[in-house]
Amino acid sequence: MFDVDGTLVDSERHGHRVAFNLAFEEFGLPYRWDEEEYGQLLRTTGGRRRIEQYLARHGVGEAERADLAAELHDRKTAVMKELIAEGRVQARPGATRLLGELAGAGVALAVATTGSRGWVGNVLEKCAPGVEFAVTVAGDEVSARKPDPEAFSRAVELLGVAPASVVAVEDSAEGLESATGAGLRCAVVVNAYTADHDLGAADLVLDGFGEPGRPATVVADRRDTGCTGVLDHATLARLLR
Ligand code: XBP
Ligand code: MG
Repeated sequence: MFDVDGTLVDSERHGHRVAFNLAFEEFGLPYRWDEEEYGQLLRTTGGRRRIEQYLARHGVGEAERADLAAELHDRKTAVMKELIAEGRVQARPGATRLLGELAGAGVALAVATTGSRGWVGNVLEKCAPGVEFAVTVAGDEVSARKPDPEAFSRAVELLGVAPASVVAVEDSAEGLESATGAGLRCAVVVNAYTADHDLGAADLVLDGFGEPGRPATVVADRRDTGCTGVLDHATLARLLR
């Protein structure tokens, strides 16, 4: 069961962040999120909530805030779809290999994301062409976004399997908390924004998916999978032992 943003795709720094800034600009607002500040803002999951909390901190009154955040987020989602179509959002190295390997082995694949349905399908089509996800749960389809376990619990329920038979693949502490809260084992593939997150509860931590001949660094292997830096089907299966 895969997270999307930061896990399967490198979408935040050069994707969502750019789209948020273009929306601010189009609305004549002075806000611009630089790469560093965006790393902090990401700790609030969900783009609309991220905007709303930011507006609150910048003195926008409660009456105006919710509507403005919703309008900005709608525009941001449209811009994000354009960026995806232009190929500005790429799969992380090794992600497509792993998905192909799992699909080829007949493993049921699912997505549990805090991102919105409006763009999630577009990015999966582009970055994982031909890969079929049996279930996709998006952020606007749950009442509580990560770190709440709802997205993963819902995906497990829709898949009709026991939580103990599922491995989640995540990139962040919020995602890890959501997955473990739903009773799943969890492998975390960190990126530059999440490498300093507290991942003590993760079963396996790597700094990339790794490719044969170009392994990633194994940061923690708490289930003794023996992973040598390439996250593959066998390693994920060992996490369920
Ligand atoms: C992803 C998010 C999302 C994206 C932006 O978190 O929190 O809000 O940053 O997408 P995760 P939207 O990877 O833990 O699912 O603007 O569609 O929310
Ligand atoms: Mg993520």
